[in-house]
Amino acid sequence: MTATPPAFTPPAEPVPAHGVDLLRDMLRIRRFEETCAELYSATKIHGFLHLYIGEEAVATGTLRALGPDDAIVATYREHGHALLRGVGAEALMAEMFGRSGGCCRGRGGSMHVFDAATRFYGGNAIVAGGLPIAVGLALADRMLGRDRVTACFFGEGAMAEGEFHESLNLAALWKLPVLFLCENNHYAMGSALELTESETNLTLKAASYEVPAWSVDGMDVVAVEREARRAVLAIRGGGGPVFLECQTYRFRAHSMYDPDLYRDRAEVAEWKEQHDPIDLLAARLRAQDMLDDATLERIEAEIAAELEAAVAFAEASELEPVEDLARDVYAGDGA
Ligand SMILES: Cc1ncc(C[n+]2csc(CCOP(=O)(O)OP(=O)(O)O)c2C)c(N)n1
Repeated sequence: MTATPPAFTPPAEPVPAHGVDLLRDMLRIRRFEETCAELYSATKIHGFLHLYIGEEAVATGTLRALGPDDAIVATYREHGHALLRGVGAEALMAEMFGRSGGCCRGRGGSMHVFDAATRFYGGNAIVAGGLPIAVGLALADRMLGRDRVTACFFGEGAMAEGEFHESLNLAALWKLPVLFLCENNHYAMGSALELTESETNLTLKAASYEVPAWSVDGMDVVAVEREARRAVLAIRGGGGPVFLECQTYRFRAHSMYDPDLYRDRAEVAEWKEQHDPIDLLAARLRAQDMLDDATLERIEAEIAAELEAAVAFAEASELEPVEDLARDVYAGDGA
């Protein structure tokens, strides 16, 4: 099985004025995760770790289209989404370490990042588990008369789960303000899309629920932002949910445990060399005289300093004391 890069036309549109900010956002995700991979190998981070490297344009472009009151639901590959949403690098890194300074006091770890203050509702380890949560959040917003959108990220593997179908059906029936964002990286763990889905046209599946659905090149952050804005506009206009498929690729294995034996090396190399979202945007910015070496070096230095501080914070943060372990587990006095 192979995952051929999307046959979208090469970007002709100019990069918008905030193009360098988009580059910075993607670099923050990538450097954060590269640091996490090193710390995992150094056994500072434990448990599972699923990296988003290669897919940065999806979170970066879509989050730009959302406002601070909108909600976000993501998967276990969610560190970048949390970072850009405003969960601080220190609280996020401490969470990765399982320390009490983490945004969930270290109880969630890599797969369960959660931050109510930024309306970031996970970090969900169950494939497709976030979709019904997103529908519920959107229903609550509707019932409370709040003009908000819930953006729900999930992999294409989630579309073979019952929860996908239940969620699309109800969201469409009740015209709920949900942006369903499929991060199609072509593989669900070691299973290529063609091996798990009878219908590989994902937008068709969503459209069968009367949900407007279309695809975008998920390696082109400018296009992702443009299409996400279009989708959010339609949702805010009261049209009900939208399904946006972002065709992307993960450059790393499924998780740190995965030997990645199911993908052709040449395929991985082609995506990395020709479709890296960061390289692609940097080249376009340079061609438009919006980026030079000094600017890039300054951005990299700022991110390196941010990460150094985040790691120092996580290292210094304590484990939750044993006597607090039952806290928040049971309600009431147990009588
Ligand atoms: C309900 C459920 N079944 C199986 C798993 C094991 N599992 C973890 S990740 C994964 C693949 C999911 O692929 P996809 O949804 O495409 O997301 P990706 O990892 O590619 O981002 C599976 C099967 C799980 N976590 N939850």
